[in-house]
This record gives sequence, structure tokens and C-alpha cells, in this order.
Amino acid sequence: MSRGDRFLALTGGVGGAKLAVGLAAVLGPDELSFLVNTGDDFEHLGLHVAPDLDSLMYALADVSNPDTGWGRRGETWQFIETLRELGGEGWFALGDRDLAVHVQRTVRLRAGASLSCVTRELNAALGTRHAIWPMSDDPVATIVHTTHGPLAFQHYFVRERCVPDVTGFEFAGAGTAKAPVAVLDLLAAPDLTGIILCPSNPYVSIDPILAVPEIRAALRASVAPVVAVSPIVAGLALKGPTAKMMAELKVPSTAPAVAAHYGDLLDGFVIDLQDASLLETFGDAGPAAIAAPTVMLTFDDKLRLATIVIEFVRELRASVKRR
Ligand code: FO1
Repeated sequence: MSRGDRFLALTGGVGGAKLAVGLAAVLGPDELSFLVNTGDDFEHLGLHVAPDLDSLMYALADVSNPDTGWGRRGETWQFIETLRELGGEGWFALGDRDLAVHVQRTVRLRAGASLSCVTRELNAALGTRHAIWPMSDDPVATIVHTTHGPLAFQHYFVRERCVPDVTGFEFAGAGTAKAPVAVLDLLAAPDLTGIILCPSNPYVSIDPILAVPEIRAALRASVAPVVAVSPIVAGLALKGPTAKMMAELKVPSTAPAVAAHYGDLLDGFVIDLQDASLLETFGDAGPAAIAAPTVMLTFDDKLRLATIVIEFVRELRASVKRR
């Protein structure tokens, strides 16, 4: 049932992709586009690896590994096992089928195609239907500052298993990175319905996107409400190191602290039913807040949350007078 809605969803990889699957099941390709973090991208073994773009692509194509959230279901590992036997760099597990995606992406980038273009080609080949945009075609690298010194994102996340205490984050290149023009056009559209921040890590999945100046300015200027879904439930992150990072940054690991992190960018915030008692902490000055079942284990969970979030956004669009 198309209502002429237009939504943009900002997401990282694993956690955000769950809601993305629900949103894509409810909204058609003409109603929903995705803007994805590329701060996790890195050059590895001579290949351009784009974990969040791939996690979203695999999730929307329904080929993702349900146990890890990254990589492909039914993957084989002959390449990485052989590389390890040869004494090569084996800490980042590239599956055989996944490897083909990185090779193809790298070949196309070296031939002069933009990351947006290659992303479109790969998604067309895997049969996803919704537009997926990298936050920029320009390189942006998330650097995690830790008590052990600065670490490139994948070195912190995978090689060091998120063990070092974090002290801050840097998004190298973000300040001069250009956003995709189509995304800026969508954000400036007078009929944009809403902007959804998926339940991804606010520090290393959503913040890198917001660090691109054109994107942050366009979000602020948009007529559409910005609604975030909390990745923190009952003080814990459902996936990944968000709660650990918050503790190390001396921020309470609570859903309201996530809303406070996004600050006045937000018009709406969705917390889990388990945190419903915290709704009263959102005063009149803050974003409108609702509680919903945000834990997504099954496809039905994803569909249910997406339906609630979309309805919440529509209500805010109708009622909230924008800046
Ligand atoms: N995450 C891991 O924890 N270990 C891995 O070996 C690993 C390999 C990997 C390969 C391709 C890919 O696209 C993602 C991969 N990830 C792996 C996930 C990825 O590092 C993170 O989930 C994201 O960067 C955080 O959003």
C-alpha cells in the first residue's frame, strides 16, 4: 500500500540492518532509501572491504549469516584457511563467496567507478530492490582512540576484539567528504516523510555519517522529522560494543543517554518496552519518545518494529513544526 511516502534510513551494519529488513518489507523501493556508514571501510590484502554496505546488502538480499550478522550464509573458508597456512594476514575472516564481492568492488573502483556506482551494481547483481548509498564516495576512516593509542577501526573491532578502552573517535577525511547528490536532493525534498536512525552504534556507525558536513546540514535543514531507535536495551547493547564504549566514555549506558548523544537533531526516539519506565525522563524540551518491542530475533520482530517506527514518523511529520 503506497502512500507516496519517502523515507531515508541511516544505518551501520549488523544491528541497523535488522530494522532495515523490516523497513524494506513495509516500504517499496520508491519509498525508502538507505544511507550507510563507510567509516569501517578499509583496504585489506589489496582489496576495498566495505563491511556495513555488505552487511546491509546481504541482509536485504536475504543471504546473510544469521549467527554473525556479517558475511554470507553457507559460506566456505578455503581462501582464508589457506592464507593462514601460508602465514598471511588471517585475522579478518574473508569467506570465499564474500571475497568475490571485495574483488569485484576493487576491480570496478580501480577502473574508475565511484563507490556509489559499484554499490548499485553489486546490489543489482544480488537482487536487492532499494537504493543503498554510501555516505560518501570519498574515503573516510574511523579511528578509535584507546588507552593503547589510536587504532584503525577494524584493528580495534576485529583484531583487538574491542578490548582496549576507548577514549574518543575520529573520522579522518569526513570534514572534506562530499555526500551523494541524490541523498542531498532527497533530504531537501519538501515531501520527504522522515529520516530514521537505525539502532546502530551511535559512536562508530551513525556519527561517521553525521560527520560529513553536507549530510549533517541537510538533516538539520530537512522538513522531515528525525527519529532514532535505541541500540541500548535495559542497559545493554543487543549487538556489539556500544554499552562497553559508553561505560568507557563515562556515559551511562542507557537509552536516554543515546538520545542525549544525538541531542537536538532528534524529533523522535524509540526505546524498548523493557525501558518503558524511562519514558518519563524525556521532558517537553526533548524528542517525542515511545516504547516499542525493539529486540529483533525473527523476521516478524523486524516487521513489527518497522511498522511502529514508520507510523511514529508519520505522526511526527503531521504534528511537529520543524525548526
Ligand atoms: N567481524 C568480526 O568480528 N570478525 C571478522 O573476521 C569479520 C570479517 C568480516 C569480513 C567481511 C565483512 O564485510 C565484515 C566482517 N566482519 C567481521 C564484520 C565487521 O568487521 C563489523 O561487523 C563491522 O565493521 C561493524 O559494523
